[in-house]
Amino acid sequence: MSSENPGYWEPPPKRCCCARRGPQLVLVGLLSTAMWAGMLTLLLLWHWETEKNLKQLGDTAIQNVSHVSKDLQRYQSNQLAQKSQDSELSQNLNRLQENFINVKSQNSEFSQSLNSLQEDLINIRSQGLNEKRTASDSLEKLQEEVAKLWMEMLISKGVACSTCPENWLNFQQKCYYFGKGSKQWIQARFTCSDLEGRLVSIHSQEEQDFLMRHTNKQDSWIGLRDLDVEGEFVWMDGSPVGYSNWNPGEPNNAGQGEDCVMMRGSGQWNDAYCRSYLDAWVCEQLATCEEASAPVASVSPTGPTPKNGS
Ligand SMILES: [Ca+2]
Ligand SMILES: [Ca+2]
Repeated sequence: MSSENPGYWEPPPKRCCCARRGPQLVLVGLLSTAMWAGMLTLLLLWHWETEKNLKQLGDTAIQNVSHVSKDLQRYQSNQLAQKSQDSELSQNLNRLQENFINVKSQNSEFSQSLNSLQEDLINIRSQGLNEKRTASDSLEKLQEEVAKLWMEMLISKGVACSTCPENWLNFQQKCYYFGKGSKQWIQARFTCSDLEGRLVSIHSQEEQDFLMRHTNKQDSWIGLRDLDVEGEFVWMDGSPVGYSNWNPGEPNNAGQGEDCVMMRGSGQWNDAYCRSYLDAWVCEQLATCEEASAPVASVSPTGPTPKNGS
């Protein structure tokens, strides 16, 4: 303690401890060595492990590359096969198109031949129908003539030929049916056929007068027309026009389409449009002859029907 500063205390100087530190330093050195050795061992282990993993990754990568390479080869192979199939398909398609064109051409030729055959068939049928109609008309006309001759012969023998079906009226050797109801000319014609008669043919003033008395001044269809040849009027019984009773100025074929003849309420005739509707028409048929002893023919527009086996 200083005498000048009696309150200040100075620590006493330390004594030397080198003798104790020697073993401590050795221990520290050993520990450090052991620590470094451990760290080195860990580093080596980590290195080996990493190297091992890298090697595995490399192997896996090689395997994957190999797989990818094989897949690529397969894909290329498939592509080539697909290309080959496409080429084959294209060739087949071309062949089909060529075949289709050939078939189409053949079909066209076949169609033309078929059309030609059909036209020939239609012509033959038309010709056949015309010939059949002509033959039928001729036969009908012949039967008509035979029936009339037969009737004249019977009348000359004093036989009465004036029998008519019910609702038909007799005049001379014919029977007449005065039809009522709206009809076109062709409908009236077929109705008369259904009644075993035909639209009336008028050949004399007497016959015209008789008809006038029973038509009640109604416009009526009669059996005259120029359907086949314009201006050539023909009666339904096949005879040409002899007696006529045309209205002044008729026939005029008005509108280039009047081919069927009507009897006006005044009794005078007019060519009219065949599809017009009239409320009346007149049918006719030959009367039937009656005889007690001699063979008798029942006559109709289709010819005589022998009775008693004659
Ligand atoms: Ca005409
Ligand atoms: Ca006219």
